[in-house]
Amino acid sequence: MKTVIITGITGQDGAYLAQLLLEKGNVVYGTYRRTSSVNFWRIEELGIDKHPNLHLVEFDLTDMSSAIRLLQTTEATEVYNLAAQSFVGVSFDQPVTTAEITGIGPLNLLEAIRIVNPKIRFYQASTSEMFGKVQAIPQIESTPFYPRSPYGVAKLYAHWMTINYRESYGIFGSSGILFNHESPLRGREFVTRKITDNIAKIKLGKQNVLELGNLDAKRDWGYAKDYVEGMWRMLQADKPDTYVLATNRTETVRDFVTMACKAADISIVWEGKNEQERGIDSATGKTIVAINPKFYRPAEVELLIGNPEKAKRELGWEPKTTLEELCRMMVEADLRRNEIGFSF
Ligand code: NDP
Ligand code: GDR
Repeated sequence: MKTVIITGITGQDGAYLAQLLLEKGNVVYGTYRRTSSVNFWRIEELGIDKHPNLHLVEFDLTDMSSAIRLLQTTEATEVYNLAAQSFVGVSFDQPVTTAEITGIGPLNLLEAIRIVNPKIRFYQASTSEMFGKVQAIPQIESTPFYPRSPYGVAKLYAHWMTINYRESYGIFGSSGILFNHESPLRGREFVTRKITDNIAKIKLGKQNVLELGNLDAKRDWGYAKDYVEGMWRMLQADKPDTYVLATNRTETVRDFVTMACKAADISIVWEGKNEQERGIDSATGKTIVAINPKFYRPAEVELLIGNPEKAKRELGWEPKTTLEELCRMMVEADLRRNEIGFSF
């Protein structure tokens, strides 16, 4: 039985990873932030919030002394660092906070590992956003980086710090360059969940229009539950390394809307161009999707598609869920939640 730490257990990946590691018989210390009203809806929805091997501990990634105490008191042997200011849009408005949490935060943990116990294994949640303005298609571990947001820049710093602590101090630090992964537990500020939640509301007559930004952005979307298994595999490997987890398929935001409508039994047709583009419900003739420029970003990542060949070869990891299955799962969950008037 191992003792492991997951930072950011209140987030999407933290919840799924906790579920997986508990199933594997680990003792899990999941960290959450002190706020006026802490929200554990995800681990509640997964039914693991009262698991006897799950311990919830307060922790802030920006406080190195609390990182040191966390490692000392738990005596954990693995740390999965999932905590971050993870919303790209917000990073343009709060670049300094994003740098402190998402960039320096992981360094606090790496330093704490160096001080408390350099044998602790460390997983860093890196991201395809580091590829930004892409330099090759598809992207792999050796593709040059070109981040396009304060979030991407901060993550790139943490990615290189993980490699630097691996090479300088022999710390088992692995970095997973994960492409977008979604689920019914995704935050509603991210585009897929915003779409499935709004389409569910439109289907139920609780809302008229879904407003979006750039419909042409292309993303490689996978299922979060598949991806947390890849994180675990990285820390069970013989040596630390960097791995891409992705599906090697890319679709536009517009395609995802069409897919979500199909799952909700709505037939959508697209009319107009650029800011005038509209999605029309062909049964009623009503506009159900419109563009609001406030959702455009100052710099956009137009196209992401990752090749996870290395993870398949070395870790035996592969995505198992298709985008259609994922989208349907999300729409069905949001229809259920909105029907009973409960939706986080
Ligand atoms: P979420 O935004 O759902 O979760 C982020 C977590 O970090 C939350 O638990 C949040 O707590 C916590 N957190 C934020 N700031 C701090 C802080 N200062 N101290 C401690 N905890 C903090 O992200 P995901 O679960 O989607 O992603 C997990 C990680 O993977 C993130 O690092 C993200 O950047 C990265 N990533 C995600 C991808 C994706 O597609 N989902 C792809 C690639 C990388 P609170 O609930 O209090 O806000
Ligand atoms: P992303 O995810 O920025 O890729 O970061 P997000 O879902 O926010 O955006 C994806 C694309 O959709 C476009 N878009 C909109 N996005 C949002 N949020 N809201 C809108 O209304 C909207 N309209 C169009 C965006 O411009 C973008 O191109 C996610 C996060 O989980 C990061 O933490 C993670 O590192 C990366 O995925 C991989």
